[in-house]
Amino acid sequence: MQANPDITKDMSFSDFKNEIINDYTIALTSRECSLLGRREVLTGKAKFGIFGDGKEVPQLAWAKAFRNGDFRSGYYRDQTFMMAIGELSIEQFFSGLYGHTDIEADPMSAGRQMGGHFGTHSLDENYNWKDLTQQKNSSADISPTAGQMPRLLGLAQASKIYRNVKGIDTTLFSVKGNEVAWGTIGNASTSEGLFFETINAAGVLQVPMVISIWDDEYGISVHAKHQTTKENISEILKGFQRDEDANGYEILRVKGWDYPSLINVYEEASKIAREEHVPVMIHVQELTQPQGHSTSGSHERYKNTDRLAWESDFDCLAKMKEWMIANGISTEEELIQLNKSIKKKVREGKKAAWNAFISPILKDRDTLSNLLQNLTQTSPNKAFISKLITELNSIEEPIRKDLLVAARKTLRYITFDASSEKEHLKAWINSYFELNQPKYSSHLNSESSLNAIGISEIIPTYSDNAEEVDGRIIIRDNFDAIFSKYPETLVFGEDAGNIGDVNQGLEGLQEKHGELRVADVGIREATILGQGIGMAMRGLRPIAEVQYLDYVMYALQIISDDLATLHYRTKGKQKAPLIIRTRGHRLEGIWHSGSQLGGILNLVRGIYVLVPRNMTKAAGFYNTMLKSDQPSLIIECLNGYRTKEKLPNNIGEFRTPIGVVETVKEGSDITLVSYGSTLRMVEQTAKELLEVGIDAEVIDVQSLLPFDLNHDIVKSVEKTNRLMIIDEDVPGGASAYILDEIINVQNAYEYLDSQPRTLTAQQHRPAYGTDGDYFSKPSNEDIFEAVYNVMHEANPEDYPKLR
Ligand SMILES: Cc1ncc(C[n+]2csc(CCOP(=O)(O)OP(=O)(O)O)c2C)c(N)n1
Ligand SMILES: [Mg+2]
Repeated sequence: MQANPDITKDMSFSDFKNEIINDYTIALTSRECSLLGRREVLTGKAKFGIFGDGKEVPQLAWAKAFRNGDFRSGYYRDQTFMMAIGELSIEQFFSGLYGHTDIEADPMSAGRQMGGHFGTHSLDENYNWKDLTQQKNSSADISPTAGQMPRLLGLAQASKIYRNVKGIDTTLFSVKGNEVAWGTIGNASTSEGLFFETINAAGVLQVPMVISIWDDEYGISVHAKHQTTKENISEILKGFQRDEDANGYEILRVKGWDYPSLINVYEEASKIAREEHVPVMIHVQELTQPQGHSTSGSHERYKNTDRLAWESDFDCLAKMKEWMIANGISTEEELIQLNKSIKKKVREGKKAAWNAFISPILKDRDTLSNLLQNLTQTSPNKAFISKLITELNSIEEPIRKDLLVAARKTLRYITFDASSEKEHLKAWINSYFELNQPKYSSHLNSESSLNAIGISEIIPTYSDNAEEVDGRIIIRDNFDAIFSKYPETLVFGEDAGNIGDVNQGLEGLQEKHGELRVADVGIREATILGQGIGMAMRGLRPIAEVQYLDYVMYALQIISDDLATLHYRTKGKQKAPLIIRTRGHRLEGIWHSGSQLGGILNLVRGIYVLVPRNMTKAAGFYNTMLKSDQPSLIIECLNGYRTKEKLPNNIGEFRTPIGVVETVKEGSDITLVSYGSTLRMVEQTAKELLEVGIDAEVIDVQSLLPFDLNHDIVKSVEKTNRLMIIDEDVPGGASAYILDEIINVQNAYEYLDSQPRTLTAQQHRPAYGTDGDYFSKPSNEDIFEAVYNVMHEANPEDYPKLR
């Protein structure tokens, strides 16, 4: 069941008819899946359902225009499209609804995402790229409305890069940049800022992107009059229309139930975007939502009877059927028969998916039931255990949780038993977790041979007469080496192109490597990120620059929701090895502090967060990450660009290791842990502390995510028995994360003779100016006194109170 692309070309009438009937079959199948899907949720077999009913017909037309190598970035209404490109079967649809954890059964996400979130596989079982030019591609959906938009921009831009940048090996990714990135979005979601930001950026960049707006006049219960000025998104975006004088968009409008017009419009859109690299917007109007928004609630609550009657008359399937009959393509009787046979097929597919989902669990339940039954022979608590068994066996549709609850509760009743049955139960629970935990928790980070943790260190080397240069020179020369060595790399950001970034770390590189590879972009952090995500998903190695760490906030939603979850939500079937470049630390002012690491760390698990204390370390991180397939955020020290460093003679080659701390000063009295610019202050203070006889060990974390994989910090604490973490984030921010790692993960509490301390900035954001900084963030004196006080508490005689 797959749509045939070339409907209009040189076809006999009988081929033409068959093609349309094939399309209608796909649409009916999709509709029946939606109807039965809702029932599966309402009867409790599935947890939640959100379906594509009412949006079927335009997706048939879209699928015809969609070619191998193209990419989709859409949302939960696109199930008909996925079926029409042959990437979603009936069984897979229902497996997704049940949350089947096998990637074969639910290729979209192996049960990790709720149904209606689609994707295809870009990676093979060894995490190598598949040939994306030979398949129809769908980037994996996310739930936040309009969250698919930033990525869409990058998916489209990749074609532009592949078409225009010389020297890249395009084999697996592109044929002359002919691929179109197709987006879909609901009418109401166009109210989001991400939509407008993406639309503007694609117009500026002139990339092959076709965005379809599925307009059903509602966003859940909220009517267009509360969503969109003039209740019409293509009307208000008219100014984007291209003309003879200026680039822009081609804006097309079509009724969502008008099959022949839809076919023409999608073919036209495809041609314009593919050949001219001009973005196209298709406003698909007059769509319906026959079952309401999702399985939570019914649309009768918010649509009046007129609207409901209209929706029934203008249901795109009903209209397509009318058209087919009117044009002699089929008869009412034939279509009734067709509908019957489809209903049967969908029922069978659903049953097969359910059996595949439930059988292994039922088998596991039998095994467990027997184990528990055996226990009742020997345990004095047999009555309680029997009750648990009865409860377990009476569950009609058990899930894994039911099994584990029964098994783990039973353990509590047999704590004092000493039977082989007890040992069997323990072993069963342990192996059940071992087997099943990865189904829910694997692939947060890369599990391939290219995970950055496995990329070995190469230390910077220096000639005897190595020059002392500004830090920015090291970064700049290293980027130059990177762009010369890897044609698939590119960097883009505000002021990154013409002037070579605000600190001239890219000075002269646009001239040398071209405007497409070292590029200025608009002030639009979320879509800078989206550009990076989309291009990385198509085999390029983008470096997305966000000018300052504070402005990462604008992009944090997309970093967190999209980039950080991508590998996880596809169970390792898609990746975006993007590097985010930014600069921060020890800045001054409320919005220029560069300090908010705690907030970031908590939201970006799945991305490595690297905090080099100087530019040599930073350059080494870029070199490491480019060898890896893991996304990362690299924060350069803003006050390091003009600080002198020795110029290594293996620029572009040396690599800073990931997840490895560095002891920058050895000592015996206390372990001081810090990172970034604050680390340099701690180093300075450690020298001052020596003057009063306190010999501190200073450790640079370097890599916050992952954190100290060798557990070197606890080794230091074992020696010094005292610990202080110093950073410039708020109390309870990154310092709390570090403390948790050292105390709970590395078990440092065993070795502590003093309370472990954190020294942080104030609760508020830092005030402006040098005094603002002094009173807001830890100063050298703060660090000195805090460390001194720890020593005073331990030994007041040698360290009398300072103040
Ligand atoms: C950022 C965000 N806000 C709210 C929601 C909850 N939500 C899910 S779908 C939806 C309505 C979307 O309407 P529309 O874009 O018109 O798509 P439709 O469902 O009508 O096809 C809302 C508010 C969400 N998923 N994400
Ligand atoms: Mg809508």
